[in-house]
Amino acid sequence: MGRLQLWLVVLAALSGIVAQEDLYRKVFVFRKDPSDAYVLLRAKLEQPLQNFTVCLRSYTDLTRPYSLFSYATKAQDNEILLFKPKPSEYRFYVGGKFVIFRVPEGHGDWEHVCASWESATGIAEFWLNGKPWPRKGLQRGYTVGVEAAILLGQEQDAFGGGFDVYNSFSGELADVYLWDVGLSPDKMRAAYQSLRLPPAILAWKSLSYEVKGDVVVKPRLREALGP
Ligand SMILES: *[C@@H]1O[C@H](CO)[C@@H](O)[C@H](O)[C@H]1NC(C)=O
Ligand SMILES: [Ca+2]
Repeated sequence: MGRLQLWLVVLAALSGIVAQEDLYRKVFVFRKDPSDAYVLLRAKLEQPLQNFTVCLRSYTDLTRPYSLFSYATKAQDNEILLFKPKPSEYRFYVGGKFVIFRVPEGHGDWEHVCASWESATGIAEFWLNGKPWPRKGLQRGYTVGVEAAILLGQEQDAFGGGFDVYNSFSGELADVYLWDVGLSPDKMRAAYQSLRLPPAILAWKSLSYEVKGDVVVKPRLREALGP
């Protein structure tokens, strides 16, 4: 390591900078069940959110409840939450309230979900494997706070904590994105197909994250869309 590189490493350590990484064709493997592990995500958020879209892909054989994406503020632990209480249901929370989307039980395959919300109308969209579900209404006029703890793998009941190991995720997670806009139907399908996507607050191809506990980054075993 050269002197300049060493200096940069020291500088990064001192300032707590978390490296950005392109996780293309990689996954987070959450190895334990139940688990206290999680991945902390760093987002570039400046303004409260009137609109957002969150997308991710998961692969698990869990049948108990688990959290997929947990965004908490100091005022509201379920500010944005994607939660799967059982194999036939997703819960989408905004500002502590939720709507339910009933889904067919998975067939042991990757599941891609996108959930979006628009304050002006309170419309919540839910897309599973590139297909939209009937839209629902949630928290019209609400604003999502920005000072947030954003976690994969655990469900927060307090800012950055308050975990229940029996709501933890175990399995593989990939393609995590958060946008401060509602994505168009074309972009929702593009997210499912892993095509080119608009710039995001959280993007899988330049993710700033910190692993806490037993989570490993590994190459994908196969393409999520392929055989
Ligand atoms: C949120 O979305 C609505 C509807 O698309 C739009 O009119 C509004 O300007 C957006 N708000 C922000 C802050 O982007
Ligand atoms: Ca909670």
